[in-house]
Amino acid sequence: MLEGFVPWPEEFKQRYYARGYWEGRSMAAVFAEACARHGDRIAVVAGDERITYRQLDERATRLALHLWQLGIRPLQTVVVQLPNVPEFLYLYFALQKIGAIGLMALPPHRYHEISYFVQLTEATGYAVPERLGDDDLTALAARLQAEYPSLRHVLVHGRARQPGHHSLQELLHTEPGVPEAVLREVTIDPEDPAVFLLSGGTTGIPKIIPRTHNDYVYNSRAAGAVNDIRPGDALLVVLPIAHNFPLASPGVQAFLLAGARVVLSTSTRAADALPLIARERVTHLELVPALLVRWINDPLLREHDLSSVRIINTGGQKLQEEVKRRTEALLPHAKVQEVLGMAEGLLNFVRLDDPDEVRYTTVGRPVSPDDEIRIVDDDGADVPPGEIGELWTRGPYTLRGYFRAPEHNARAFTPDGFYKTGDLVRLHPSGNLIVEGRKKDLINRGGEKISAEEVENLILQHEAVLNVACVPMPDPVLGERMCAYVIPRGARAAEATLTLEDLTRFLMERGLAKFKLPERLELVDEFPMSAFGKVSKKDLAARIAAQVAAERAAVQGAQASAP
Ligand code: AMP
Ligand code: DBH
Repeated sequence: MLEGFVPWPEEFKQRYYARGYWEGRSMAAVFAEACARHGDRIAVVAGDERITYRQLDERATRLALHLWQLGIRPLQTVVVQLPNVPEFLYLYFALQKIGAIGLMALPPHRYHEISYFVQLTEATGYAVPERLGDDDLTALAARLQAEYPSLRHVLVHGRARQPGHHSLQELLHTEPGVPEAVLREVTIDPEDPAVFLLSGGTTGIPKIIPRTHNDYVYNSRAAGAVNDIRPGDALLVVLPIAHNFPLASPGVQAFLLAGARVVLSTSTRAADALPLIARERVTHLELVPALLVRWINDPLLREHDLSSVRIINTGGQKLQEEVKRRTEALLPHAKVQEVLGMAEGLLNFVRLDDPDEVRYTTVGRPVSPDDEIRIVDDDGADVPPGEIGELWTRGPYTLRGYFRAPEHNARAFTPDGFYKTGDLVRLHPSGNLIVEGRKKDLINRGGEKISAEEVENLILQHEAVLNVACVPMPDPVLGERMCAYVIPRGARAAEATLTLEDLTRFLMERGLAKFKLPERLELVDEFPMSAFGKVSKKDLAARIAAQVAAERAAVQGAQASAP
């Protein structure tokens, strides 16, 4: 077994097999079967390209043979950081065919994050596009190779310009030097990790979430079962494909298992996505609230025929009831189905036949009969039904521990294996959950989670900073943005010269993903303290919220009184 992976206890394994949640097959076997069954149907649409199930499987096989030839072996990690292109899927399935583990990095990650993933997993490979935004990722890859000898293989989407780097497209057009028979010799234990996902993180750098063959297939089957997926349906994949939601919840995996189509979009702009929905007769959308709000407020919405859309899943962040109602008024053929999901496992879906009132006001309930949930108070005792408490869960597709993180696991899990989600929820009389807030120290920026501690640790390295506390501030579009409260070193706040620009430059130099940059800096002489002498982030968050509200009111007042 892979060192640092926490398995389910034997009695739970037996139960999950006995009840049929776990199939005891590798992801490769499950998806090869789906590809054989749906052969000439279209599996993937990307731009003008239409890829059949057969082609998807053939290309993944060819790439798998190349990876094998390069020397990538079962249970080795390959960090995958690709946009929503077909090569992502060829590589995703190729890695599964050789039993290697793809670590699903997100497009904004840079040196700070990727170096940690490479180090922790002793990754042997890294797949990147030539460029992402303004950044040359092949240069980042070369730097990491110089620092981490384990990192032997760099796969480039595009041209490979550095010695030893391989172009994915070129590999896909080249006959591999090993026969297909080698893949039949690969032995894969379905209880081993198949994929590494990333948690939004509450402490330090994102934690690595192992998802096994057994649990990740079930994850998609169970989510797909409540998402009304029919063979002729099409899912728009517009969020980063490496994220658990579009990848597997139900995402690409469930749509491919159903013989349906996935339509890849590399752009989130309404001007790009809406015509694509109309052209491909897309039936399902998976969006974060900020994106849905942007689209329904775009004048282009009325210019395209979106009548094919039946289901709009949103998750990552709370979606306001008002937005759900307005969306359905604008798109009368569609139902909004909110998801409370997490890369760690547990998926709650509103059911499509829930009464409207329940659908509009809750985030749904677990998708598996064996998802166990508890709602507990600060002492870990169950709260009476209907009261607010922290959500704890365990089940057939929820992790039992982050990868190689024993100290963190001791805090994030109970001794009997419940994952402490950090979400504050309440049970609605329907049996569905309502999210009321959270206990964890993070900022939820439009569904992207920022660990306050991770950014604070970096800011503390700045010479002009004595102490720092990062807190969420309300934002009308993204829900929250991050504000950094800083106590300056060697100067009173009123005289200090540190600016947000200084701080931004400092953090960018350290290779921090851009979405984690603080967007406001407040200099103070001291922090409010809780009764126990802890910095009261609650008070700081309330202070910045009041300040933002006052500023907004002042702007609106000025506009109203303008002639
Ligand atoms: P992660 O652990 O990074 O995959 O992020 C999962 C977290 O996102 C959950 O624990 C919640 O805090 C948050 N989240 C996901 N969906 C929703 C939702 N529908 N409403 C509120 N918060 C959500
Ligand atoms: O926020 C998430 O991680 C999330 C949201 C919706 C998720 O993992 C999911 C659905 O599967």
